[in-house]
Amino acid sequence: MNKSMIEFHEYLKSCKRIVALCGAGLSVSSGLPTFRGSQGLWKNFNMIDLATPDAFYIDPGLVWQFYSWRRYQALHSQPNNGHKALAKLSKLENIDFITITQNVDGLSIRSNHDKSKLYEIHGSLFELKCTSFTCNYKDHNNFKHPLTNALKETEEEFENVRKRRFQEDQLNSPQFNPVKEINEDELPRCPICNDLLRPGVVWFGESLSLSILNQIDNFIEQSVDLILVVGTSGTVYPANSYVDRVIHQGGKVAIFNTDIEESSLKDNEIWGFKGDAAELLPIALKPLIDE
Ligand code: BJW
Ligand code: ZN
Repeated sequence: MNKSMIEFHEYLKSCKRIVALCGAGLSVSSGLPTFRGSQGLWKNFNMIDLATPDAFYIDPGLVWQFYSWRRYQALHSQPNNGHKALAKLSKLENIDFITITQNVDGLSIRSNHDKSKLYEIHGSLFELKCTSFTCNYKDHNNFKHPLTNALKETEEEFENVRKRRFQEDQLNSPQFNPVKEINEDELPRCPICNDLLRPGVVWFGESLSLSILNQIDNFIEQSVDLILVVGTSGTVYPANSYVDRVIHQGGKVAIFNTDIEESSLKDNEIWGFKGDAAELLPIALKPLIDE
């Protein structure tokens, strides 16, 4: 075990209040892609460009096909040892702990994480909500696939993309079906007002749930000893602001990422563990979760 892991273990054993901030990298070893970088492509589209209200407004059929594919992928993936290590931490009675996840894949819940300590700040692929301003309809834990007949076959792309990821040289010649043009009346509709339903996720420019943010604020206000920053590029606000808040209060940071810039580790208060979060987290958290 390297010196910094030994030092980290020593500090970890003294921690009473811990936060985990997670991103797409946590689910990579479960087979799910990240948003940025070479993985962040769906068909010819940049995934980030599809995660906006404008994209949905302009072409809801396109965006629904993307989310139908994401739902299928998530449903056919399993939580990995990184999710499971955090879930174990959430069950400890002597540590105050919360996980703030930007992931919408539901894998943390499925790893048996204590639900009262898990904040899915960007929503869930398995929640649907009505687009009408005057209708509050929401459908939680909807795991149906496909949601409508028109959204059939999005699953075929799943295997294609998975194969492509192992054959990097084929990245420039992907073999997939083009997106279908889908009429709005063939997309998921609200059972109350018949308006269009949308995925219950938070897109760029949209507000996060204030109730969730308040609960996180309440936790962070009482000083936090350690924040685990797991598989996130830290490019998206407000998720990225939690790291500075913890540092500002005197807490320490441990980054688990396959790609860590050396310059971000100059600070003594930051540990950087380079590699797959699914492999690193069980090792890093061992002193607490294996006792
Ligand atoms: C591994 C690994 C392995 C790989 N192991 N690691 C200027 C203009 C306009 C807006 C703004 C602006 N400046 C700031 C804003 C606000 C904006 C924002 O932050 N924009 C920036 C991009 C500049 N934010 C918002 O709009 C947010 N809303 C908001 O601020 O409202 C105001 C408000 C705030 C608070 C209260 C009230 C009001 C909303 C942001 C919503 C983001 N939504 C998405 C889509 C969600 C639905 C979906 O999943 O489809 O969230 S975008 C996308 O980015 C998704 C992710 O959760 C999020 C973060 O990405 P993440 O998880 O970090 O993934 P990647 O791909 O970026 O990184 C993966 C990492 O893993 C990499 O580092 C790899 O190295 C690593 N990795 N394999 C460990 N095996
Ligand atoms: Zn409705």
